Amino acid sequence: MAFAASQPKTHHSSVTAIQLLPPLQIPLGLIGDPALRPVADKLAAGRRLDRSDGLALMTSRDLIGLGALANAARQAKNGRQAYYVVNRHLNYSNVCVNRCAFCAFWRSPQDEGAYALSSDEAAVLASEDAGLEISELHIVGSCHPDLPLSYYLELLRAIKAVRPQAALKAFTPVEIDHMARMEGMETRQVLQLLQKAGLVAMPGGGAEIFAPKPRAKLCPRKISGQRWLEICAEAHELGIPTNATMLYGHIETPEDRVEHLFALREQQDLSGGFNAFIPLAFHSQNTVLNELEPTTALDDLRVIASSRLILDNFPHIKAYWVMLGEKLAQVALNFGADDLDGTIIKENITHSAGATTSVGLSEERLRTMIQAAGFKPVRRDCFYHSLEA
Ligand code: V47
Repeated sequence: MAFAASQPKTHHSSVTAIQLLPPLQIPLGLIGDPALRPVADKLAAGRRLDRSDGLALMTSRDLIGLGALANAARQAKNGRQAYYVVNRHLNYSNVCVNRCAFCAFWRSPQDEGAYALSSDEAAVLASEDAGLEISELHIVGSCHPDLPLSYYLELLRAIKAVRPQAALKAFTPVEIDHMARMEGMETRQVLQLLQKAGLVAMPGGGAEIFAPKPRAKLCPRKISGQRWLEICAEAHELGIPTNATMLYGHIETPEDRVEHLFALREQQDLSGGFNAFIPLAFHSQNTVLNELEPTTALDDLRVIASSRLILDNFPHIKAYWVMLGEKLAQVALNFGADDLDGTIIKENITHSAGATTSVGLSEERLRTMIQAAGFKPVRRDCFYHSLEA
């Protein structure tokens, strides 16, 4: 069940056809920044944006103009629907050989607080809140120096046994590459074995920022952006949809952000298996980059809006409430986002770096946030199928 890898540049697949943006109805009177006018004209004519358009968006301070453009694109893609998922995050280990500068979650094996869950312990966590109908388990951890591939296969099987209804969205391309290297295997083979053990989708983490210069400073031991994209393409070929992220608000430039988004757009043209893009606002506490200021609301909304417009072949843009805060995530629904992610239950990665949001949200709260913003809440499964009655 491949997406589109065997038919590059066709914009369709056997799973979901890739839709580009149709000509958009733009309220031109709302575009104040002259640099956004040519972008508005292109969108109104149904033409794809180029890198200079991307840079105009990514550097504009015309929040109303950005919102008007992104909202028109959001309307064309997803109407008034705003998605959420009843999910749970599960972090199987924090022991990591990559030791990225932006991350407050990793530990060395001998550090206090270092852990790796046994498959039984992971199954106990997954089976907590038995009354909650969890649709998706988001399972990520670290690049552990010792765990063999059999550990990850057993982890998936044990979790699947206690939560058979939940889709296992597990392991980033970074973890897949690490498992393959530990075993001396090809990543494609690792993906196939994980798929047999229950993996049906992959989260978008580990992309960070693709540009080699900041990447070398932030995460010198991590796989390159090119390799991250290649592993996504392999997953897509095997019928495993993935997400994509971009970590922003650290040492990257607006050009780096635009390059990152175009690399994702080009990969999606080829392999077609990305479901959602999730911009991740950098949190600096307990990291070596703790001198850096947090992102501003303008920048957060601008990244969401620019992503919606540049990633014309991505079905969904997530406003990840954990990082944006509940209030800004709600506002982001009017700036191109159509998904608030989910209940999560217990978020660890951003909270180790000083996130002040709650660690999880109730389904009722997510529905209220969506309704109060004037959108129609749609409970979804891992693949964006509606679970509404
Ligand atoms: O890969 C790490 C980022 C990612 C920090 O696919 C940080 O549905 C901010 O990928 N400040 C993990 N960000 C989170 C992630 C994700 C989250 C929600 C949904 C999905 C999805 C994916 O968080 C890491 C890294 O890029 N990260 N440290 C930090 N200090």
